[in-house]
Amino acid sequence: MIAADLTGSLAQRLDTAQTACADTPSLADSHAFDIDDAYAVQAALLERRVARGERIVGVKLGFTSKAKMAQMGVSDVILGRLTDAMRIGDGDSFGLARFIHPKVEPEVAYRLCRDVDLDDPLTDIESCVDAMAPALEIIDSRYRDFRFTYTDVVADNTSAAGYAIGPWSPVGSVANRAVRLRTADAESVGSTAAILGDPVHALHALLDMCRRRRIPLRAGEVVLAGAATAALPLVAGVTECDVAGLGSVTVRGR
Ligand code: OOG
Ligand code: MG
Repeated sequence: MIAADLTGSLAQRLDTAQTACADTPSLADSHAFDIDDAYAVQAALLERRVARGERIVGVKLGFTSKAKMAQMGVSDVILGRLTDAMRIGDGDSFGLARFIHPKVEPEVAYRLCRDVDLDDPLTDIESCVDAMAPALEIIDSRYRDFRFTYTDVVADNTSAAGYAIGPWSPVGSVANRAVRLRTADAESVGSTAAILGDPVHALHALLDMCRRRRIPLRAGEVVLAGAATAALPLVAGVTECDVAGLGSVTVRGR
C-alpha cells in the first residue's frame, strides 16, 4: 500500500490535469501502486471535487465489454463516480474546450429508487432500480494520449468527464438491443449484448464491486452500465445515442 501523502499527491496531479485541461503522464510510469491504492487515489480525487462544491450523483462501470477487458488484459469491471458538474441535459449544448481529448460512448443508464443495503446478503439490486434510459458518456482520460494501465485508469476516476441521459422508461429487459452512436463525423453500431451479455448483469457487477469497495449506492443516483460500442472522438456538432426500443439522447458540442 502506498503512503497517504503519495495518495494525496497523485490525486492532486489528476485533479490539476482536469481543472487545467492539461494531460499528465501515466502515474504507473513513475510509481508502483496496486488496485486498492488506485481506488484510494480515486476517493481522494473525488474528495477534492466535493470540497469544491460538486455533488456525487451516480456511478459508472467501465470495461464491461469483453473487447475492452481483453484489450486491457483484465477480467474485472472498473467503477468511477459521476458528479453533478459532469451532467449535460438531453439536447443541451456544451463547450468542448473544457475537455482534453474527449471521446464519447453509447451506454444504458439505470436509476436507483432506494438506498442499496450493501451488508444484506439478500439485497436484490434489480428491485432497487425503477427506470432506465439511453445515455451518452464522455470519457476524457487525464493521461497523455489516453495511454494508461488498469490501475492508472481507476485512479483517474475511470476517465469520467461527462454524461447525458435520455428519457426514462420503466425497467424492462434491454438484452440484445441495437445501439447506434453518431457524431458529426463518425458512426458506430453495436448491441447492448456487449455490456456483460445484458446490461442487467452490470447491476449485479456493480453491487459486487460496491460491496468490496464499500461504495454507497443511494436513492436517486444514476448508474451508467458501460459502453455498448467502441468510443468515438467527441467533436463539434450533434452527437446522438439511440438504443432500439428505449429511445435516444442527444448533445451538441461547440
Ligand atoms: C476507461 C473508461 C471505460 C467504459 O464504458 O468501458 C468506460 C477508458 O476507456 O478511458 O467508461
Ligand atoms: Mg463508459
